[in-house]
Amino acid sequence: IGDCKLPPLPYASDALEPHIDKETLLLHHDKHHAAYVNGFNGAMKKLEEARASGDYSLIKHWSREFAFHGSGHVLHSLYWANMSAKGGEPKEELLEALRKSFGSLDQFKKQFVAATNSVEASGWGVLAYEPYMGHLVILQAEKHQDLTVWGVCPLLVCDVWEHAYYLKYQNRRADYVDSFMKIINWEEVAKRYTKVKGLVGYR
Ligand code: MN3
Repeated sequence: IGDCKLPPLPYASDALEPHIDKETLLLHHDKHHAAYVNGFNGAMKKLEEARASGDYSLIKHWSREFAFHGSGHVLHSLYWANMSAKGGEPKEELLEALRKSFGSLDQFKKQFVAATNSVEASGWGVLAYEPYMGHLVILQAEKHQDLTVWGVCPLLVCDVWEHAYYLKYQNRRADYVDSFMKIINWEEVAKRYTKVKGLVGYR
């Protein structure tokens, strides 16, 4: 994995005035977003070192750092790109999808505003495409660092809720995970990877 770079703002720093002032925008982009990019690069480097040495004793810490900074980087990149001085309204295919998923554009807007206003403490209001059932969803991201990098498409998952292994393995989760690793359908994983790898990100 290469080093991530802070993407430049897609407009002048005063372009969103008076809605978002220049000072806020510059501080937010140049300091806050930059810190996420640096933190993400740092976490990736530490994970690379762990893979090289085989020492995973700090895996919980670096997984958290990876998720916190990675989500911060992805979400801020989307945030800059999904604003513009022009504003406007959704049209055509997107409008149709919003209507299908939320009843009407107005109902979408009301739910998005209500959900975003009531995010507990720090977080984000998010409109997302849920690719498994194929519809649009509105989510509240409370603390974006909760162990995911927003925007990921899962390719391979291993259920470690106790119900998945307790009858046979009791408390020996590691034995169950070892067994799981022997029965992975890699063709299915590859199929999913082929499907999603062309998805366009925030760029
Ligand atoms: Mn921010």
